[in-house]
Amino acid sequence: MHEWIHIDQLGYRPGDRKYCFVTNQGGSFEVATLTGQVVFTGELDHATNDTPSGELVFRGDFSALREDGTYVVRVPGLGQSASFSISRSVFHDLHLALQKCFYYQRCGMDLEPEFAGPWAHKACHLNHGLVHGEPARSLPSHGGWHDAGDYGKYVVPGAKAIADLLLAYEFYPNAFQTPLHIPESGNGIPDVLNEVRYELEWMLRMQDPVNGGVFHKLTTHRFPGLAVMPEEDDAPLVFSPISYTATGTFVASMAMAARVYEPVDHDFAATCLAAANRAWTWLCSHPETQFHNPPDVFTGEYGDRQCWDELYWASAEMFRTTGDNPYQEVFLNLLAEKGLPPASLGWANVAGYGTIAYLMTTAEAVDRNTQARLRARWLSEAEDLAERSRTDGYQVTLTVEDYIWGSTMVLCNQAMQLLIAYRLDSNPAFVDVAAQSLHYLAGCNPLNQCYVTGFGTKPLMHPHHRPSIGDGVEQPVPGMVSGGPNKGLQDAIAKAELGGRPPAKCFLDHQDSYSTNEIAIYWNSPAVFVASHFI
Ligand code: G3I
Ligand code: 9MR
Ligand code: ZN
Repeated sequence: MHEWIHIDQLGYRPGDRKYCFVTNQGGSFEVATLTGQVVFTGELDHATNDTPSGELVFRGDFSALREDGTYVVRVPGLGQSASFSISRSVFHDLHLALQKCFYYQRCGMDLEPEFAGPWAHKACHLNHGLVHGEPARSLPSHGGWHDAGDYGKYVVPGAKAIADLLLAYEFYPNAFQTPLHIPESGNGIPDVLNEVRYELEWMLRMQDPVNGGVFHKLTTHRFPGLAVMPEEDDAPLVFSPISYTATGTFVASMAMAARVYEPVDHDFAATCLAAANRAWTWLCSHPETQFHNPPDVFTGEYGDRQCWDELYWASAEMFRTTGDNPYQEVFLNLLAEKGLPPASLGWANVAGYGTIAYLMTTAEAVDRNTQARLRARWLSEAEDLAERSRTDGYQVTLTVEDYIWGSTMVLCNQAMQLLIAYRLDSNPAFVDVAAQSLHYLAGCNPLNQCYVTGFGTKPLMHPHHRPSIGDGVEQPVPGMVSGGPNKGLQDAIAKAELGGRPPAKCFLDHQDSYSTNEIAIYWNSPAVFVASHFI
């Protein structure tokens, strides 16, 4: 495949917009079958000075080609692209693998060969955790998903992952019919709910039974070595102190769970709601304070200076789930005080989730005027994203500033924003732009890098993911989304090798590059949401 020709290495659905991108060269292009039959010819136009990659990028539009098949793009003088498919189900396997990733991240149970194949391993992290600052106290801490390439379990990013997956299920229930081949498969409950429940049950253990506040995280004091398998990581486990953001995002995700699990398991839903209520009481009687790592804990901090958005989200979910007015009062008061917040869906900036909850509520008492204002704000941000994509060489929504640690999450969050906007306003342009994000993830980007393990012609092979490094299996665990290009050069090998590169090319498929090539549950989760629209 020629590195100047960029396509989605999985492919395109027949009716969707289909672009290829060619760097440095315009003129004609053609699409051919693998046997060499030319089925489409066109011109490369729409030349764009693409700031993120620092290159001149031409665009070829072959949307008119709708026949199922396997093809390549050919450019005279250059050669051909990687092969790709046109098929209705082109993202089907990707969608399943992105979900199955969460099973592989499970902590505290054997991953059996029957479900995990060559990536099977023994149960890990079964010990009680020590409550930081209370030497005599330890509590059960097992279960949940490892956060990322490390084995920490953190409430705040866990809540984002839960939210994305439950929203995906709420928005696209029909996309979750296919079993994931996990231990619970076949129990009559969609596997995405089985999988999310594994995390929720761990989250319930993160609530301090004494006062309802929620411990920020459960980790060892330091990260273990890179080749340490989960079951070999036997350093003491520590509950870091209760935090405002962990408690707020806990309320929100438990309130969501109470709503989504009600039809499938009333008792579990009631447990979640009771836990949300206790955490809500803690939240309302404590000031907004920023979490900092205790001095002897060196794992991920997930600190956040601004915490009112966590209360905004929590109050909106509680209102949506219960319909009770006091929650709405908190929500409306926050809006009056702070103004309309951005539609952000990050682990730190969670206001977008609060807005979605308020927009989707069917409660009688809802304030229609506020809904209209929030809807207008959401749509205008979506318009801005769509507009921005038109000036990008690869037609994606990322600006130069967005190529930060976890840029693939930024991209997928923006695509989620657009797909939700489409629900609010049926503007097909929003879907076209969101699709471009999926194409980018699947290799249609300046590096031709597929940012998901196990997929594409140029698949990710060396993620910063301890089990994939320590297990002796050549292939990494499949279905994991890499953080992707990060212009911050925030690890040693990125600093050494990427200096001077344009933002969209600041990426290394190397196991040491945790700032460009780690994986994380909350980078997979928005990708699941986005893929759910396209299967
Ligand atoms: O938001 C600012 C932006 O305004 C600024 O222009 C830009 C310039 O560098 O930085 C942006 O902040 C970055 C922030 O992520 C954005 O979310 C910080 O530089 C960057 O250091 C920070 O990285 C976080 C990283 O931990 C280090 O703290 C990542 O978001 C976060 O996903 C990552 O999470 C880690 C956990 O700590 C441990 N487990 C693995 C996990 C994934 O790598
Ligand atoms: O492996 C760690 C990864 O999960 C984190 O995201 C990253 C940033 O906090 O840190 C990694 O651990 C590195 C540590 O910070 C510095 N020494 C090298 C460790 C990994 O090789
Ligand atoms: Zn574990």
